[in-house]
Amino acid sequence: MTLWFETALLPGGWARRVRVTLAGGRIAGVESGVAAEPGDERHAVGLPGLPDLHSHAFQRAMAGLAERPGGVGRDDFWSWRETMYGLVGRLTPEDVAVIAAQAFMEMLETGFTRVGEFHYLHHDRDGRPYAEPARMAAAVAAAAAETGIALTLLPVFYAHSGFGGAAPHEGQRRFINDLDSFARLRDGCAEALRPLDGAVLGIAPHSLRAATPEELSALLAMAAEGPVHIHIAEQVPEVEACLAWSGERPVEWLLGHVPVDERWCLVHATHVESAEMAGIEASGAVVGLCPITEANLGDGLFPAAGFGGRFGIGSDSNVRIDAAEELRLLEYGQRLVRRQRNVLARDGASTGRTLFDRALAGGAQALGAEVPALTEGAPADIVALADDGEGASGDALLDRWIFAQGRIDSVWRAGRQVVCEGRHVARDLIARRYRETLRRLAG
Ligand code: NGQ
Ligand code: ZN
Repeated sequence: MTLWFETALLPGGWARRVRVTLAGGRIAGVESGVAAEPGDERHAVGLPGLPDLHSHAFQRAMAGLAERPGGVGRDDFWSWRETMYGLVGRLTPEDVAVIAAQAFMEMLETGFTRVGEFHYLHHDRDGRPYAEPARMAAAVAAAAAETGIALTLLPVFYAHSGFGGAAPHEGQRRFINDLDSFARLRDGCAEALRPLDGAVLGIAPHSLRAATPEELSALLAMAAEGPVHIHIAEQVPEVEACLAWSGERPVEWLLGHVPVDERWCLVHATHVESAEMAGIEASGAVVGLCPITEANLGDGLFPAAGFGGRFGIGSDSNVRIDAAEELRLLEYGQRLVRRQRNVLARDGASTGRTLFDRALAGGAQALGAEVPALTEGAPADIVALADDGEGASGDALLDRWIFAQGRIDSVWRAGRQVVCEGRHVARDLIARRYRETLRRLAG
C-alpha cells in the first residue's frame, strides 16, 4: 500500500509531495517531490507517531471522578491516591482489558503509536496471585492487540509503603511481590507479549518508597537489558521522607547509588535541583514528564527550561489523553512561571517542532524502541494531520497542531490503519463496552 502526503516530516526535515510505501508493517520506500499515482491514498501532513512513555491504563476509569475535595483536610496527591486505591480494589482482569482498550484507543486517536504501560495491578482482589501470575498483564496485552498500539510493558515491582522497607498498606495488596514471585510474574509478562508485534519488556521498581536498595540491585540483575522505569521526586513529602531516610534527595540518592544510564526513565523527577538535573543529563537517562497528570495532582513543575537532557511525555493517570495537550502544557507551565514566551524552543526551530522532536526521541529511547521516522526500513507508525486550509507549512504545522487547532485524520501502526477520519476503526465496540463496564463499576 502507498500513502501520499502533500507534506511530511522526514528525518532530514520537511518535504513536499511525499510517497510512502508500506510493506510487511514497515516502510518500504520514501520518495519526495513526486506526484501521487493512481491508487495512492492521499493525505495532507505526515508525521511519525509519538510514544506515550508512562501510563496506568486502568486509571482511565476514574477520569473526572476525583475533581471535588473529599473528606476532611487538604485534598492532594495522597487523598487522590486513596480514591484511586478504591478503584483498584474492584477491578477484574476483564474490566482491565476493557478499560485499557478505551485508553489505548484514545491514545492512538491523538497521535500516540506506542505506550509504556507501568503495570502494577497484579493480584486478585484479596491480594493473592492469580493462578497465572501475569493474568492482569495479559489483559493489558489483549487491549494492545485489539487496538493495535505498540506496547512496552513495564511490570512493576512493589513491596513496601515507604522508605526503608516499611510494610505495605492494605490498599496496596494487589501490587505486592517479593523478588521470587516477581521473577515468575515477569516470565508470565514475556509470555503475554509473545503474540504482539513490536512489543518490548522492561522492568519498573515502582519508586524508592516501594523497593529497597537491595531489591533494586536484584531487579537490575534480573533484567540485564531493556528499559528501567521508576517514579521519582514527584511530591515534596516524598523528597522530605527520602532526606530523612538517607540524607539525600531522591534523584541525588538514585544517581549516587545505582548505575543509572540510557536504559532508565525517571518518571516525573519534578523536584530536582540543578546538580541533580546535571546528573540526569550526564547519565543519558530520560525524564518522563506527564504534564496533564502532574497539573491534575498538584505535583509541582519540572524546571524544563534549565534542562538540556532527554525527555519524553506520558499520559500517566489518563485523566485526559491528548498528545498535543501534553506538549502544550509542558511549554505553558514554563511560560507561566518564567513570564516569558517560547521557552523550550531551540536550535532555531519552533517551539512545537522542538517539543515534538525531543518527545519523539526521548520517548522512543525510554520505551526501548526505534525512534519513529518516515524512512525506509522503519516501522510504519505514521500519523496524518488533516489540512486546516490556513496555509501553514513546515514547523508551523506542528505549532498549529500543538498550540492552536489541529485534527488527526489517520493513524497507521505497523502498517495497519487504526484511525480513520479521526476515529479508531473499532471505536463503536470498544467505547460501548467501556461505557457498560463503567456503569457497572459505578452501580
Ligand atoms: C501510581 N501515580 O502508582 O499510580 C502513582 C500513585 C504512588 C502517580 N504517581 C501512587 N502519578 O505513587 O504511590
Ligand atoms: Zn505513574
